Amino acid sequence: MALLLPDTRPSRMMLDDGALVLPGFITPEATHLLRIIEQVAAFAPFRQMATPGGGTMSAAMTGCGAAVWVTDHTGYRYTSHDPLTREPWPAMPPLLAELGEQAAQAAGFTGFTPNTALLNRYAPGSRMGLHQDRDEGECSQPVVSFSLGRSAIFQWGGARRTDPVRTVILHHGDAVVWGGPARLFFHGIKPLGHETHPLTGDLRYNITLRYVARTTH
Ligand code: MD3
Ligand code: FE
Repeated sequence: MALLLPDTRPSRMMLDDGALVLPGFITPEATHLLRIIEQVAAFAPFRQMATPGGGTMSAAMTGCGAAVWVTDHTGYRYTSHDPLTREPWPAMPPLLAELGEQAAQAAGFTGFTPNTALLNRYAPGSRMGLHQDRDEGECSQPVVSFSLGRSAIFQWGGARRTDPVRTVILHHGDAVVWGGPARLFFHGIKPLGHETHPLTGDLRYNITLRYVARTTH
């Protein structure tokens, strides 16, 4: 979105049954959230993780909370400890959990108790291929995501990989809530372009809040 132009989008955009964008929902907290990302990354640095297929994630990741999603050549899982530092992941900052609960509430999902935040950092060219989030051992609670910095083209399909894919642009300050039937929908992020954002330069950050029930060390 061009700077100095008002954000004329409605305050909620329904993508699908159970999937809602809340444009600008976290804009007032954006600098606070960027500071939280910096603090988490000071203890648990962003890193590009290996994938079971022999590749590398193009987005750099870290996280906080009781457990964080990781991948390596053996597969995907949630761990209580950071494999890089061998320390427990940084604690979930109360503001993050509160904002997640509020976004979920605004989308109609009560009682969201996020215990994990995955932080994704996209540089120009970074992408996330079409996938489902299903390593949580639990899908009655929604997923809430916050976008910061550069805009990105978000793609979502349906319950099957072959379902038609639609796109929406996620901007700095937007929250997205995925619950109910949309919780297991395929989704991804198209390769980031080269524009800049005044707060993050050529980077985009995404914070994804979830409730995870299945955790290893
Ligand atoms: C739809 N992250 O971390 S956030 C992820 O922008 C992930 O970094 C993207 O997909 C990003 O797994 C997209 C929006 C999002 C997050 C979770 C979802 C959409 C979702 C879970 C189910 C369906
Ligand atoms: Fe995902």
